[in-house]
This record gives sequence, structure tokens and C-alpha cells, in this order.
Amino acid sequence: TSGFPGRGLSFSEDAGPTKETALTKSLGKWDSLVWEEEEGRATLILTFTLWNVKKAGFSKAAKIFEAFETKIHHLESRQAKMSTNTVDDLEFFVKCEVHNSDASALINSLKRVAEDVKAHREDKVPWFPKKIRDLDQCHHLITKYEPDLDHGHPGYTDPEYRKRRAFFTDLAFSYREGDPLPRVEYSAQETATWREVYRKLSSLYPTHACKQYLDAFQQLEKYCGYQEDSIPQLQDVSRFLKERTGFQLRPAAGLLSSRDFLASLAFRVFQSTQYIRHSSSPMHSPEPDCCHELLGHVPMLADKEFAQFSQDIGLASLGSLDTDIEKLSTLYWFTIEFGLCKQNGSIKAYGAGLLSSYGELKYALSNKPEYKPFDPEVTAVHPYQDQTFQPVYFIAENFEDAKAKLQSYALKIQKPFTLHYDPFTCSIEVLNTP
Ligand code: HBI
Ligand code: FE
Repeated sequence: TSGFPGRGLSFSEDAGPTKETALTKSLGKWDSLVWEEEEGRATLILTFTLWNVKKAGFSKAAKIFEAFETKIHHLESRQAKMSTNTVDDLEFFVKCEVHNSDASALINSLKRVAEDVKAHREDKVPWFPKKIRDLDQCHHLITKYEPDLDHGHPGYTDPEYRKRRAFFTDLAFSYREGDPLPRVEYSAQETATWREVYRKLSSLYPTHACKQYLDAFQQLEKYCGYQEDSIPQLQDVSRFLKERTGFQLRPAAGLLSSRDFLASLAFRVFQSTQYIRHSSSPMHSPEPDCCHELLGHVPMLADKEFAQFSQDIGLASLGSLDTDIEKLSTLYWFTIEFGLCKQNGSIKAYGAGLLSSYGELKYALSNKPEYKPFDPEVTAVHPYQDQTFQPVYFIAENFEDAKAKLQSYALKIQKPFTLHYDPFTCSIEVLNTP
């Protein structure tokens, strides 16, 4: 029983019911069990020490768990830290489920046979932001495809680029809700990268982009300084979007966790990176950059229907279990990133991943890939991949239809409460909590 696997389980005194415990992370499937538990049952995290296990045995403790018909989800032991008798004193970590009314009796009984008993109930609902200021807590990065860690990143061997990126990381992490978005002076090299991307992509838009995109792009050129010779400032773009659809930008340091990224959409906030891709590969970036955000996402966020669709995905994600977050991310992927739609008898692109990739935009509208109609139930569980072009694209009839389908999908996501977004205060009201 002794010896912990090196997974960093929270076996410490402060292992409280946090937003995402190490345990729920390491045992991904766990969360799905939490709401399937019978009503009136509590999930407990217990830690305790048994001295002299060899002599006294574990059976006394085991009998207590048995007496209360405890369902053990997880049990681990390790050598006690304060032990003088090195092999015989063990610390235990138990995650279990018991009837609500038995929880304190179980803990008290355990205290009679074990030392140092600590217990707490696990939160059933993952933490989520309730007001726009809470988004200051929603900036957890996924360290994938970033220049400091990914050997394949075009900036990996360029210390200047990595230094520049550290500057942008600082800007994003020191940003607080309500601050003006930082203005950045881009270098000649950065602007040259932007120019190349802008030129190539904008040559494809008239034939490949949907009309909502084209309308907004024209407006951005007219009113928001979109042009090949300078990179638009987030502050100006954010003000533009706010006037159109109420969407606003906030600076993001890089690829965020799905939960945090989707949560911000619920408040009509789009987390936007501000750095630009490495100059050695203007036509490709392994991670989001300002070309992707400004040319891919921003024009679509100026469309009313699309803005509502985006917010609806965000609202559906709040307080959802990891399994549902995964599905909503997949929906996001096949719509907001790689979506196609019908328009006057032909197919056009509206996904930001397409509209910011010269190669994939052409490929998506060639006759090579497979096409399927957008249907949330199917789309949400379709495998996707972020390394090469998509083998399948989903086609929406139009945004109104996609929005209606998404809304009925979202209603089926099980949550022990309903949420209401108050547009006056930009905050979430939680209704009928038990
Ligand atoms: N983070 N900064 C940023 N930009 C995205 O477009 C983004 C993200 N994190 C996750 C994500 N997109 C999606 O792939 C879904 O997981 C939501
Ligand atoms: Fe994106």
C-alpha cells in the first residue's frame, strides 16, 4: 500500500475543495461521477494517519467505512511524514461517497481509530466566473505550442523572439478588467510579417469568406485602421466591436484552458493574443497570434447572430463538468474555428482558423475534404485534430439555424441550477440552487 505514484495528488492539509483539484485533474473521468451520485449523498475527501499499521491493521478503519456503506472512489497510502517507525505508520488519502446524514458520524468514528483526521466535502460544481471582473482569474494557460517549450516552434531557437514574447506575457498577466488595453509599438519586422499575411489572405476573402465577414472586414478597413501597413491595436478593435455587438477584447498570454476561454465568451469578452507569429513562418503559426485573432475572429464577432452564438457556447460552459466542456470545445472548434456555411447556393467560410490560414481556407473549399451538416449532437463528439488540415468540416444552414440548434443542445447539459445573464450588469444570476 505504501508509495504514491508521482502524480502530485493533493495529499496536504490545504487540499481543499478548490476550483480544480489535482485529483479531478489526474482522474479525468471522475467528475462525471459526481452528479450521477444519488441525491442526498456527499463526496468527502479524507486524510488520516494510522500508527503501527502492521500490528493494528487497517481493518478498524475499513470496518468504519463498511458500517456507513461508504462508496470508496479512491484510496491511497504513503509512509507518514513524521514517523520514526519508518514502515509501519501510514498516511491515507480517501475520496469517498456517503449519505449526507452519515458524513459527520463517519468522520467522528474515524477519529476514534485514526490520528490527524481531516475531512472536507468536495464542491459538486466547478467554480465559474459570475461577473466580468472574475475573468481576471480566468487566464490559465495551456503550455502547448509555445516558443519556450515546444522544440518545433519556429521561435524556439530565437532568443530575441522569446524575449519579445515574455514582454507580451507580462502585458497580459498584469491586465485587470477595466484597464485600457495596452497599446503596443510593433517593430518593422513584426509589421512586415503582418503585411505578408494580410496581403495573401485578403486576396482570398472575396471568393472564400461569408458575407457577414466581408461586410465587417470592409467596416474595419474604413473605421478601424485595418490595412497592410500597420497592425491594428486591440484597444481600437475592442471599441469597434463593443459598438457593434457588445463584444470586447482582453489581452491573453497564449492558448488558454478551454474552461477559461469559453467562460469569457459568456460575458461577450474575447481573450485575444497580442503578439505576432515568428517572421520565419508568416503563413503558419502553431498557436493563436494577433493575425489569427484580428483577421480570423474579429470580423465575425461584429455580426449580431454570430456574437449571440458565441456567447451561448460560453454560457453553456459555465459550471459544466469536464466532459461537457470537452464537447463544447469540440463544438467551438468545428464552428467558430473551422465552420462553413451555406450562402446563395454555395459554401463559404466563417471559422477563424480558416480565415486566418491561406492554405486551409483554400483546401476547405476545394472538393477534397468531407462535409457534414452541422448538428450539435454529432459535431460535439466528432474527433478533431490541431496538427494538420481538418478531414471533415461541418456546414451550417445559416447562423440563426446554428444558434437555435446550439441552444437546444445547451438545454440538455445537466446542471443543478439555471443561469441567467443580465446584460445591464454583465453578470450571471444563478437560479434555483438547492
Ligand atoms: N485560447 N487564447 C486562446 N484562443 C483560442 O482561440 C482558444 C484558446 N483556448 C482554447 C480554445 N481556443 C479552443 O480550442 C477550445 O478549447 C475552446
Ligand atoms: Fe481562435
